[in-house]
Amino acid sequence: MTQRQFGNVTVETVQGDIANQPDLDAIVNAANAELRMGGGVAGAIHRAAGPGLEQECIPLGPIKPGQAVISGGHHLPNAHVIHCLGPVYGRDKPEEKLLASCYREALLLADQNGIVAIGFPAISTGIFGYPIEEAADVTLKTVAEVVPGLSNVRTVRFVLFSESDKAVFDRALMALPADL
Ligand code: AR6
Repeated sequence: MTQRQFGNVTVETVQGDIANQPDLDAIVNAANAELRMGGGVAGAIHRAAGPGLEQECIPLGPIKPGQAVISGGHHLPNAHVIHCLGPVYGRDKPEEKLLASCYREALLLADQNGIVAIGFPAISTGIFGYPIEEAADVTLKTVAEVVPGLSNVRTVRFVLFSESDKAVFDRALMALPADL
């Protein structure tokens, strides 16, 4: 695990499965607009949560790129799931602003719901095609900017599927200035 402190908030990276993070209050889903099961992260989260998650989510959709909504965790070990629709790289523009909006909205929603520890996957970097290096820079810069203004969130964990994606996030995390 790699960690950095931004005010009262620890930002950390691990390699693993976002659907298997039992010590977090909330996990974030790289969702589709309709908030249906899907593949990748969404498939893993919906499989672990059970069909009640999709039943709760469908009436909350459709959502737009950059938007986030919150639901219960159902059979997940986490009390909440925050569903974000990332931009499709090359289609939903400006990608950078829309990706930043996902992280900002998810963190604000978490804070409003009293969530202390939250885990994110690398939104948009799978099926949606966002290059991992570019995504890591936008993501970590946004998180470091937003976390000093939060009252409840104390841990932000990035759960990366591969060692190589974790290495990219680690480099971007370490490259951030101490004060943003
Ligand atoms: N835990 C952590 N990271 C994962 C996991 C997992 N279990 N599975 C995949 N990743 P993606 P997107 C990584 O495709 O690009 C879905 O079908 C993966 O390697 O899940 O935002 C939805 O329904 C990649 O780095 O999300 C949407 O239609 C990252 O998580 C669409 O895909 C995101 O990959 C969303 O595409």
